[in-house]
Amino acid sequence: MTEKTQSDDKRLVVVSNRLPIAVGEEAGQWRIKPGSGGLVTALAPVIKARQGLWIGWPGCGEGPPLDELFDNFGREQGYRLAAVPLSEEEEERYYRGFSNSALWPLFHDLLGNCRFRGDDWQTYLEVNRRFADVVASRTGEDDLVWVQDYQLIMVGAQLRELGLRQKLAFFLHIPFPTHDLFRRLPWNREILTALLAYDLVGFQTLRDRRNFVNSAIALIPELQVERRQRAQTLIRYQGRIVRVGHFPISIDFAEFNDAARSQEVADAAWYLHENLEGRQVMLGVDRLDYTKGIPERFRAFERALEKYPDLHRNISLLQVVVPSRTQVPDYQDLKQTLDRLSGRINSRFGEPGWIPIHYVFRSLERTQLLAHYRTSEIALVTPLRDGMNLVAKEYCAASVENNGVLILSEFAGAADQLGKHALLVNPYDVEGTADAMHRAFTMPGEERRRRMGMLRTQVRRYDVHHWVRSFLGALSTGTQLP
Ligand code: ADQ
Repeated sequence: MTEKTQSDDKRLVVVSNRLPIAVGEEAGQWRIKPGSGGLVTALAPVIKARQGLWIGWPGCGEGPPLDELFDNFGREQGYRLAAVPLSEEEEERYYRGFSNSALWPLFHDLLGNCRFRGDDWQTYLEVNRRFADVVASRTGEDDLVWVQDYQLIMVGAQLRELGLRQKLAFFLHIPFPTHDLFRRLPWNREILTALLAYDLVGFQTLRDRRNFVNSAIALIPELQVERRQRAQTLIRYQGRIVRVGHFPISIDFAEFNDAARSQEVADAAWYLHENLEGRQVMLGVDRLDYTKGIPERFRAFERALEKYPDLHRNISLLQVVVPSRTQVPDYQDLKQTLDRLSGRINSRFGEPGWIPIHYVFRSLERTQLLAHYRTSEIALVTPLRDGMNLVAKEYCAASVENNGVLILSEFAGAADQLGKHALLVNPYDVEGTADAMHRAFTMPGEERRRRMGMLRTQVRRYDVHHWVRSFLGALSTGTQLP
């Protein structure tokens, strides 16, 4: 930030479903490790500089001595943690139920996967209220509270009910659907009015922001759109001003770029490619999720192999899938579909010495992940819908050879920033995606370098630190309206 503003001095309190830690037992001792996701990397320095607090579910049962572990963590990391425990039943109804079987599919335009249940909604309200109680008991008037994502939308409104008047901000990491879809949610007004309890509501893209504003106008006649600016829409609701903006999240470019250049990663990358005998590697890295379009990608690869014989023996699709939400039935079905499809394609096209699809179902360590990014000639990021998609940005930052081709879904938030220099595809269009795979495979070196150079510049310039600064900056600027 260029100038010091009021919000810069406030203590920052981040509230998210999961705390940015992993609690585990090593040699009979409970240990706590800091998480390594993009959000922690971005927020840790800011929260540390403001002696802040992070509130969330620790992701473990009642076994570990959390108070003691949190004290140690606070001393080592420079910010504090506070836990909101969840029972098994709450995990089922609030997390797997309302959050991941109602809001998640609906917000990703997948109405067919939605399960709207009154019980789940009640538990969602109760758990959000528990988060709000912890926030209220641990914060004061001078704090800035920043709530993260769809699991905790109601927290702001519940804090207002508890009488909190301090600044409250919210960021939605997933898309916001069109009004036509959003109105199917039985609790649509409750969700919208809860979002309007914050001072600032941030979305990933301009489209998400517009979708939200359109739904709010349609469903809440009492509100007034006060001003529409490029950076923000100002809404007047119940005598308050709510700022609505879009802030595309990103990654720590420098960190990825530097790590990808290390000798350790270079060696791992070399080894990986050696095992694939000089073929081009087309990489997919995704959490197991039906929004990521993995079966559609496999079908497009199958079509590409039917259509373009020059791909045979000269390319392999390396698909890494991280197990996720494996207790939700839709995710179990997806796993089976992937097993079946990859088996079918490999048995149909494979030859001795060439496996078309290498399919790995596990998380990768960081060095391995970076090696995969660095060594792959092509990355396939083809979600059916995605808030942003950090894999696309990580691939660019780690493509230090500057010759990778990014095939990117037009329905990923990342397409707004990267679409011009990636090969954009509609993941529902099997034929078009197959053609893009072949185009990437045959793309001349010069064009690859030009495109990847532009992509890297974009990701470098708008990194995650820029994201934090612009979000917090939006909270600080000109709160007064004429
Ligand atoms: P996600 O849906 O989890 O995030 P994404 O943005 O792609 O999706 O982030 C996934 C993260 O997991 C990446 O940082 C990636 O490195 C890591 N990862 C994926 N596969 C891995 C593997 N096999 N091994 C190790 N690590 C792996 C949600 C939204 C997104 C939004 C982010 C951030 O759904 O749209 O971009 O939040 O706002």
